[in-house]
Amino acid sequence: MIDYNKSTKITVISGAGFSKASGIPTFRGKNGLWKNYDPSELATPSAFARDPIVVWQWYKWRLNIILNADPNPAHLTLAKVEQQGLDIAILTQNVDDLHERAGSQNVTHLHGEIRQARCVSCGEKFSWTLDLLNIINDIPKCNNCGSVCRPDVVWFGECLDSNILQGCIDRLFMTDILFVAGTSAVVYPVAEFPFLAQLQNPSIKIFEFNLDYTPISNIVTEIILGSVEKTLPKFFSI
Ligand code: BV8
Ligand code: ZN
Repeated sequence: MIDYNKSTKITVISGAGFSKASGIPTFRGKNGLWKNYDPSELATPSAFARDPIVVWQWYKWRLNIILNADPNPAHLTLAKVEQQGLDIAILTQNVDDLHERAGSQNVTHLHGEIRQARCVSCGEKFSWTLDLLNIINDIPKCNNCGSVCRPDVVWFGECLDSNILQGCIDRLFMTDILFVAGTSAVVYPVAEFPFLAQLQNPSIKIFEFNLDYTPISNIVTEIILGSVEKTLPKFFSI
């Protein structure tokens, strides 16, 4: 158990394991996306340049799963903690909107959002809806300039938005309690975050929620092994 009050700054780094119980495949591990596809082959600018239709089909397949998914008890727990007036910030690697659908307001998407599309020429963004999904062998075009659009996510080999990155570092540097939940902690630069936070504030408390150990497990205060949709509600006794 931890003691916290309204002035405690709580930050959560969530990964694909956070949404697993909602039926959304993780990237790695059993039944992960990696099993059927190679995301490093698909979630890259070169894959999109090579075959934009295949990349769009992959994202349509994933968006369909997300649209039919519901937030799970782990998402709902964080929303309740926020509704109790605690200072909690969620930095998610996930491109789904389940934190928001659970009721969390303070959510930062480090790797973008699958429901957003972006014009490759003028940068116009718009949320692409299901009817777009019905265009099977086509690519969404920009309403503004007619160019090709891409999913508004950060692909491997692309830099994260510098303002978002700076905002996360600032938040980490003022964090008292850091939760790292449902992430294999192998994708940079987010994998660095717990190390940076601890360097900045050696007295930070870091709690890891995962099924297995990860490369950050040896620096955390405590690892709570198990399914986060069960362990997190228990941890906050919500
Ligand atoms: C960057 C959006 C600077 C898209 C994602 C060579 C060339 C270029 C770059 C690199 C390179 N080598 C390394 C890099 C850097 C690269 C990287 O880190 N690669 C890794 C694979 C080594 N990073 C980048 O490219 C980043 N940009 O560095 O820019 C740069 C630029 C050019 C050249 C050099 C540097 C951009 C990374 C962002 C990629 N985009 N997603 C999309 O979603 O389609 S990443 C993708 O992985 C998702 O966002 C996902 O969230 C993220 C991390 O994965 P996890 O969330 O951790 O999910 P995973 O499946 O891995 O693990 C699930 C975990 O949950 C497991 O631990 C499991 O045990 C646990 N779990 C499962 N169920 C449960 C559970 N835990 C609890 N309860 C459960 N029920
Ligand atoms: Zn455009």
